[in-house]
Amino acid sequence: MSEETRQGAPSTGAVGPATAPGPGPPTGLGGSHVGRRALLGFAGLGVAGILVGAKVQSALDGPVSKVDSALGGLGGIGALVPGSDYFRIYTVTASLPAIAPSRYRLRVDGLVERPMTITLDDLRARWPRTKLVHLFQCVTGWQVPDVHWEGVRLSAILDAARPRPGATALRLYSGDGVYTESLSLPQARLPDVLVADRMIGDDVSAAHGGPVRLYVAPMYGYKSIKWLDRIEVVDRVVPGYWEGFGYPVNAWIGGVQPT
Ligand SMILES: Nc1nc2c(c(=O)[nH]1)N[C@H]1C(S)=C(S)[C@@H](COP(=O)(O)O)O[C@H]1N2
Ligand SMILES: [Mo]
Repeated sequence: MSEETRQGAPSTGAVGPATAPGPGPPTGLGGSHVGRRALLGFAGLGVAGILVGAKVQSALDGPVSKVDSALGGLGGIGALVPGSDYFRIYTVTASLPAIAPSRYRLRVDGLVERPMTITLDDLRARWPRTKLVHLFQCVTGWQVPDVHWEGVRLSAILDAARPRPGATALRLYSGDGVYTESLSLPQARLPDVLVADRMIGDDVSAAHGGPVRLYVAPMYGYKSIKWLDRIEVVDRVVPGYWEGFGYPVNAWIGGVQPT
């Protein structure tokens, strides 16, 4: 078991209630229910699954103790942790969903003229593909610079589904059955919001939310819902998982929308 899971990310204090972990791995401190469940999940995954990303190789070779120092002594929301440029793998459930690429389906429904179901093959062959390079910033402070992403713009999918009059927002659902996220329609239509099936030069791994996750470049990592399997178009913003613990619904990195 890794230090990462045992210690977890500290709460961002002022923003979340003391008992709620920040949008990172549940803390497990004080034996919280969520923490214990996550612990079991990570136990099945093993250390190899916990540190994946820009610095994976070195992280896999050595002990994971550097995670502790990276996460120690955080300041407020979005405080930067220098030298912490590798991904942590987060989940709020007891296990990481294992979704076979051939069985993957993305449902688009709710207030749309044309509800649809998109397979992974569709996403790769029938939709305009977009690549972008952008930093990934978790609200707890760690960031990974220059992450390569590839997929289909969420705006393209929305244009095809045709939101009906009265539609103002999206509810996004994860194949883990628990995690949700929200975006207003204007946010969802930003050009750097991707339904991503590739990241860091490879197919999105199961640990990173594959086969398909969302990537919301201008916002904190908690908006980038993993194992994305449903987009519901709705008439009002319904706060997502972490937003229910007090984190901002409009999660612009640094608090302001980039222009
Ligand atoms: N389904 C799901 N999506 C999720 C999360 C999660 O726990 N479950 N954590 C979020 C947070 S807080 C961050 S920072 C990123 C982390 O992505 P990674 O696990 O690929 O590093 O995923 C986001 N999407
Ligand atoms: Mo996060």
